[in-house]
Amino acid sequence: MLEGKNILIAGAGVSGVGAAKLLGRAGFDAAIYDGNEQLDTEAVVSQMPENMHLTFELGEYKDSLADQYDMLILSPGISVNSSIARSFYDRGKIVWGEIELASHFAKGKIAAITGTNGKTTTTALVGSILKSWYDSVFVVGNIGIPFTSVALDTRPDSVIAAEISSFQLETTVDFHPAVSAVLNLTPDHLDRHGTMEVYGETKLSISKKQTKDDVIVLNYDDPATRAMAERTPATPVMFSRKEDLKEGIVLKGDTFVIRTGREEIPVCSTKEIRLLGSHNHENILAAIGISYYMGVPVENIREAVMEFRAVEHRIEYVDTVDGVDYYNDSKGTNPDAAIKGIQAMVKPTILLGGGYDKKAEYDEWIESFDGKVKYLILMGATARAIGKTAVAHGFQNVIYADTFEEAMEIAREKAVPGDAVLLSPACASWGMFKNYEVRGQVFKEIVRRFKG
Ligand code: UMA
Repeated sequence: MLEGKNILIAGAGVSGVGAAKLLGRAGFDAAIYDGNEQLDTEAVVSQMPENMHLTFELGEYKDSLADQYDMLILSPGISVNSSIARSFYDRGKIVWGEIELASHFAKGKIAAITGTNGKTTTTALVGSILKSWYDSVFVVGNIGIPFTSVALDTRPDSVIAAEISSFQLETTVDFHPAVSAVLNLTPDHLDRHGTMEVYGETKLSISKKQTKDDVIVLNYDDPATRAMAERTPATPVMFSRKEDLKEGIVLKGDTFVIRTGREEIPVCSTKEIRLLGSHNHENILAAIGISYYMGVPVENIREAVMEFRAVEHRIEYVDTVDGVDYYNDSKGTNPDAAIKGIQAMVKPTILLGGGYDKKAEYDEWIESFDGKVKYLILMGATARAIGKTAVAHGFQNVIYADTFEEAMEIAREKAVPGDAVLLSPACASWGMFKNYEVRGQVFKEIVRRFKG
């Protein structure tokens, strides 16, 4: 498929470098395009296998590059509607994402997980469950480990838990998971996908190459994902926190149970787990379904679910300083995720929000404050828009900060013993930080500094 092709990789971030490394290890040369003229090319080259010849195309993109190269490997941060992608599509040339490239080299069975929220937690949990039963397990994808970085290490008996974003799904072609999952669907990334319809169809495309022999795990409680059962080629398995479904994965009282249609199998109780919040019950229901249909025995699922703790940056307790609890929910990158952050708080809260503008609406987030939020400290491109929405909803205690450091200082000043400070911004970090992980790390560093 790739033999003799002149390959251009667009984007020299985690994905692009992962793709280049895979191609190098597999014996191919490639070129990398990146908009950043200052890119440290030596640092990139130093990560490649020695025999690989890697060249660079930097700066403003020129359409003529699509004449020079036969195929494009597109990083998820670059849209399929960008001039880069369009120049290749218009010439009828192949455009793959990094996930598609990896899946051409990978062996074994894939569990692929998408949805607006809960993907990372669910993928990490599925990874832990799979590890309790299988020998060769990989956890990859949007979670931060490119699939390409491990694809050549997989074996026919490997199992792979992959967190797949809507950006990555735009460029899958033959990607074929044995089990897929769409956890939920709420507005996010609409600046990129345009409409909820397009966003939803992009998510559902996770199952486009599946057949009736494969499974798609869907959230019955979310009308958008429930309706996907009608439009998928895979066999749907529903999970529900609210409905007592005859078949599927449900919460019966406080027990997670699997109902196969023939039997009912209890897994464990909500009292035996370490993950907080009802949204995590949904993640657990999904993870149980995914792992069960990936062939893991229920006893292993039970043990692994009971052992599992919250992932970093997701309502992560950091420390208590001067009687104030600090929580890092940097992964709250859209209003729906940030609502979960607020809901999990039990103390009066100083909330830090704002960031990159994804054209979201903040009304429901503000409404979810429910008297818990004492001050809302806002920063980034969305600060004023959120502030306006807050005031329109009768929430007056809005403070603007020019920098993240300043926001943290204000939070510290305003908090009294017994309060909580929560970073749950409802926005992506772009424009202020490289990604939400760096934002969360900086939050934790500052809390450590406060502690002295
Ligand atoms: N670049 C250009 N032109 C552009 C855009 C970017 O040249 O128009 C270049 C940048 O200069 C940079 C590189 O592309 O050098 C960055 O590529 P990228 O934005 O695709 O990011 P990666 O570092 O490759 O990380 C990506 C995912 N990033 C995005 O989808 C934006 C990471 O998800 C993922 O962990 C990683 O691949 C491994 O799969 C992050 C994310 O924020 C965590 N995801 C979104 C989310 O979770 O909501 C979807």
